Amino acid sequence: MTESKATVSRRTFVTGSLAGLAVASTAGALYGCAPAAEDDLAATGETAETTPDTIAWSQCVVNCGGACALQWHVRDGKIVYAETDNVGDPNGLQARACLRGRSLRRWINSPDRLQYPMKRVGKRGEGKFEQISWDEAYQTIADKLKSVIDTYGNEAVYVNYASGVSSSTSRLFPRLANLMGGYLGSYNDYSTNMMCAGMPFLYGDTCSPYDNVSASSISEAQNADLIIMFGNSPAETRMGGANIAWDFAQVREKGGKIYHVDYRMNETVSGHPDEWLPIRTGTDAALVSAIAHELIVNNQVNKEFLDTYCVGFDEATMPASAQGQHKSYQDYIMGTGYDMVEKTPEWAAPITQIPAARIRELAGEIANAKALFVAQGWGPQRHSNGESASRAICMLPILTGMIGKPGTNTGMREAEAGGLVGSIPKGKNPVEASINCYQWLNAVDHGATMTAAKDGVRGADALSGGIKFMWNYGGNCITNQHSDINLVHDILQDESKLEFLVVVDTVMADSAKYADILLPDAMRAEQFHMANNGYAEYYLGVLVGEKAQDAPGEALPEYEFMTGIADKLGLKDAFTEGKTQEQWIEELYRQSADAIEGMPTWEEILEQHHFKMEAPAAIGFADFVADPAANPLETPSGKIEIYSERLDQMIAGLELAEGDNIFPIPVFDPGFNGYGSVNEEFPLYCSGFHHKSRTHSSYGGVEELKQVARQQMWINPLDAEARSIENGDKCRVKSAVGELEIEALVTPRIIPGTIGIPQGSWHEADMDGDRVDKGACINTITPYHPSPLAKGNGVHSLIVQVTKA
Ligand SMILES: Nc1nc2c(c(=O)[nH]1)N[C@H]1C(S)=C(S)[C@@H](COP(=O)(O)OP(=O)(O)OC[C@H]3O[C@@H](n4cnc5c(=O)[nH]c(N)nc54)[C@H](O)[C@@H]3O)O[C@H]1N2
Ligand SMILES: Nc1nc2c(c(=O)[nH]1)N[C@H]1C(S)=C(S)[C@@H](COP(=O)(O)OP(=O)(O)OC[C@H]3O[C@@H](n4cnc5c(=O)[nH]c(N)nc54)[C@H](O)[C@@H]3O)O[C@H]1N2
Ligand code: SF4
Ligand SMILES: [Mo]
Repeated sequence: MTESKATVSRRTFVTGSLAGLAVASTAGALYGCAPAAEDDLAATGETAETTPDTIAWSQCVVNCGGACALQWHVRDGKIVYAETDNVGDPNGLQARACLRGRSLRRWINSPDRLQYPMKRVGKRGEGKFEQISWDEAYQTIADKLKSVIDTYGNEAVYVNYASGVSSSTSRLFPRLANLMGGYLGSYNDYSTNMMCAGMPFLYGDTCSPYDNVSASSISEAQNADLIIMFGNSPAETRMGGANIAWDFAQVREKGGKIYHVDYRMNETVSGHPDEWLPIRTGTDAALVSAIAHELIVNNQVNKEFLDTYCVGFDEATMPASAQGQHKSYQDYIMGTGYDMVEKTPEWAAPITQIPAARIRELAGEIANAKALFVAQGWGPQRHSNGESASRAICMLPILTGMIGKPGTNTGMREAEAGGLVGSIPKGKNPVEASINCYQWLNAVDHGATMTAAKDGVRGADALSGGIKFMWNYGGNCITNQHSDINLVHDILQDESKLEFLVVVDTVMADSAKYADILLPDAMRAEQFHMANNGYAEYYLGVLVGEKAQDAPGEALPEYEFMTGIADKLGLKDAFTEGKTQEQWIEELYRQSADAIEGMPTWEEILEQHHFKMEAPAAIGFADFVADPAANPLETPSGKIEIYSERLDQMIAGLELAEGDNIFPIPVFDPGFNGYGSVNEEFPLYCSGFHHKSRTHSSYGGVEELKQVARQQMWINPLDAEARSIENGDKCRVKSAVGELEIEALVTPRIIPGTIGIPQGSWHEADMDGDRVDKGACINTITPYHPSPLAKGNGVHSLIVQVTKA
């Protein structure tokens, strides 16, 4: 296992060096990604001396995005324990697994693995199934797919959003569907939905939360004297050894002062001595507006930057269509436009729960920063006003001109480096219509009434009908990860709406209980596989992994059963192009190795399995700032559009639900279930967050992880006391749409008035009885109210009551 000599790197590789390991263990231990430990040895009673000699490389491919490396130790054809990555520079280039990855064996070898194809025999959601043969499964699926297309057209076929498997050979249904005339498409994702909708109006069409053009690498924060993180917790959400948790640890040591703006003191804050600025959820835009007010009245905005690079800060740079109408950002802030309210710190204080004096102080620090690095996680945008909130946060670097220069960032989350290899091509989808990925339930329920103006249908003015056939591979977004599970349950009970649902999983996830046909998938460790690394901001990696053991029962790799279905449809040759999975992987790998300098040859990668190269660090919009005429943004004006004429025109054509608003500038708007919506019945705000115990619902079945990081509701002592709730008490949390049971964590690490529930816990309720969710899945209580612009999942705008159970 040697690192390719051709590896491009700014850093020195110190494979096996004691010095490197010592450095790594300090910060690694903090985030549970200690380097190169034989962590599972103790559990198996093995010692290093009796280590079995077969090692199979593999990866953790859930949507944490880390894609950490695993080396399975295999004895008698069975995985017995895991080592993780121990090759190369431990300083950020070892993809060391977190505790979840290190527990993967318990999932793979769990007796709860799905082992046989099954058909539903009970009601949808009941979880009653009967074993069938693969041949029957292939035939049933092929027949139903054909009949739905014949009866309703290709638009009635849908592929649900699902993020459970990242691999070059996964999620193959679209390839098959495209060979049959296509399927109803979907846009955006559950991660960044509101941001994806809003940000292009500000920063241009190519701006994405996953690029390295519109954002800076986190390493750039080392050159900043002030770093402000809005709802961004890499210590919880990018935990792997080659991920941002690691890189952020370097910032803490080398960079300037760090503020974390969050409704809870997240684990990234708790690891270092700088400041947590508690804020009410969904009100970041109010804080930003008040800071903007202070910068304006103290003459501290960077006028030169605003005049040169931006549109719409003040009247002088408003487009002709909006001149003289008091629609500029300055008009909004100073109370001369829009709601005519001056956005003073005194205005923002009761909204944000941050005292006015503290807001003034913070504005002063921002004005005096030599290099300001502002980054937002995706927590702030996962609210009903997320389209505006995410753009508003970017106003801090825009107003101060802290963009495109060393030590700065655009306000987006840190840059991502991208990937090295591609995946089996999906082909072209002949169907032009698409919906937001969060709108599938509406399209099942009343697709025929959905329009572009009202529901965000794209590629057509309206849908021709509803979804009748749905494919769900490696995802739990039917119930657990969607929202309003009780509503989903009721809609799916009516089999005249959704006629057929195929789910492919490895365990009986809550969504799987709704399948008409349920297929058992082989996991990565049970097949030859290849995948990129994920969220590592300046590390690019690819891993070609081996089969470590047989899949349980009759579980098959996806490529095999998809070929079986294609065969029944007479499309086998078109689907496979005569290639096996191994041959596809080789071809895809070779394509990249031929194009990217420094990648090992195919023969070399089969020996070394894992290849890593350092990606160049990025400064967001550096080219644009250096020469805006030569490198314009992809907005109509080529500039940063604080006021978007394009959005203003679009708003005019939309039909918004009552209470929903969109503005052409980044304002504070409370939104559905936002600030001010609490009442006697539901007096508390409630937000969710991504928890270290799981990756969404993945790993949710591993008992040991549940013990290590319990599913608890965070509640402030003030709110707990008022309800006689003590630490560890069992509580009920109720919203307008559902109720769950959860243990209380009474802690000053959360702001008063808001509770926090880790998302992803497994839903567990008697759906024919009281429906109280004993599994404490937050989506039992999140209402289904697509956000105004994205039509996305702003689900953490939520109001509840908490009582002792
Ligand atoms: N309230 C609330 N809801 C949320 C979020 C939130 O913050 N709050 N977050 C949202 C976000 S950002 C996302 S990305 C989504 C994620 O939602 P999902 O994409 O549904 O992700 P997971 O919950 O991890 O579900 C992955 C599924 O894939 C299965 N799986 C794992 N490995 C394999 C395999 O090898 N083969 C097959 N066939 N299946 C496999 C797992 O068992 C699991 O059922 O959730 C969203 N939902
Ligand atoms: N351990 C773990 N890691 C993961 C995942 C996981 O499930 N578990 N999921 C992965 C995926 S698919 C994704 S999309 C990412 C998700 O990454 P994020 O979306 O960034 O994660 P969240 O925890 O939802 O939100 C980040 C922070 O925002 C805070 N927050 C919530 N609302 C607000 C608000 O209104 N204002 C402010 N200022 N802060 C707020 C939360 O408390 C949290 O600390 O994580 C990835 N990594
Ligand atoms: S869950 Fe994420 S950080 Fe943990 S091992 Fe898997 S990819 Fe790595
Ligand atoms: Mo996500």
